Amino acid sequence: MQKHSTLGEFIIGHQKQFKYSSGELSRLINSIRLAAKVVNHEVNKAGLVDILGDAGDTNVQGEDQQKLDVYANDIFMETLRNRQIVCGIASEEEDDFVTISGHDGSNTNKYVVLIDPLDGSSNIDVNVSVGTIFSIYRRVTEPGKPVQKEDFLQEGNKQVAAGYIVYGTSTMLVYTTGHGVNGFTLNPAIGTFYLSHPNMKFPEDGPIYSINEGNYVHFPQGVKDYLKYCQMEEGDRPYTARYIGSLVSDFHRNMIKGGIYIYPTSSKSPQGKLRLLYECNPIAFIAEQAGGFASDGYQRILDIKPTELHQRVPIFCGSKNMVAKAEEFMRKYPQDAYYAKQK
Ligand code: AHM
Ligand code: MG
Repeated sequence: MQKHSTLGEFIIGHQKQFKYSSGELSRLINSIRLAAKVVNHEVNKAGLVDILGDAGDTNVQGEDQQKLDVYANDIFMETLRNRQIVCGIASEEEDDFVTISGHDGSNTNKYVVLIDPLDGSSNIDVNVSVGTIFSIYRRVTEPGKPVQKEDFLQEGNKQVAAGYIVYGTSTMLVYTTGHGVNGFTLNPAIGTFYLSHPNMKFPEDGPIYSINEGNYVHFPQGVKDYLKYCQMEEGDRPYTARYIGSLVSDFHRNMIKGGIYIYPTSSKSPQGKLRLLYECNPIAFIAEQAGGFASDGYQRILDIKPTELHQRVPIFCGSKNMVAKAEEFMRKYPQDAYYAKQK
């Protein structure tokens, strides 16, 4: 595939990589591409029109929802629903998963989508990059019947595809179907994504650590020790600290430059903050496909068995050697003390 192919051409060109492919996954990724363009358009004009501010609703985690979150959620849900391309969707912005039925009441589509429609939304009203994160699985229950919770509660290692869109200085769509990671940049003048970052790879080591260090006093000892290690003058250290507070942007930068992103447990968030299904699993899949790694400090994120849709887990992800080093510090302390019981 030549460097300047469009995302549309790339999707068609790579369809044969999937055994027994019926083109369903390609159509699904195409729908996400379309919805991404619509959301991008709205995010970009956020400063121009009076659509900022809270929508007055709170999501299932009790956080304020901003208007663009609601909008992005509606666009992704609607696009996937109208095209009848999936049998179910779970969104960070919805309390429960949504079953998509065909016109005749049944649905023979085999894929479910899990999505965080607009991540990092607290950054919207200050003109800082936000993102969309998506994850695709094959359903485990019988096609033709309504989807069940177990179709969504699958280990991350079962993902068929995952990706994100970063609405940044340029808008990019980055995704994997388990055959490496490719990044596409939107040319806004003509509304086309072009392959700009073929076969993205995490450097094995990196100069960056990304964590909300304001929570330092609340961190477990293993995290505190690792942070001191990052700041120590030795070899290629101290590392540089970079934290946008938008997972997609922090991850994207670290994948290009080399680095580690950490959102650990803390006495304030005993299970961590980020959601396993909508944020950590897709990011972990992309990280591994790019030669990086993602861990909860003790085990591979992709091997965690989910128990609930909105489950949170701590995450350390990025350059392979950096994550391994962080795990080394974590393992000096018992895991039980790390995962405090959720109140
Ligand atoms: P959100 O899903 O409510 O937008 O929260 C997720 C975001 C991540 O993008 C970001 O990395 C993290 O929350 C920042 O949290 P904090 O402000 O606690 O550092
Ligand atoms: Mg989020």
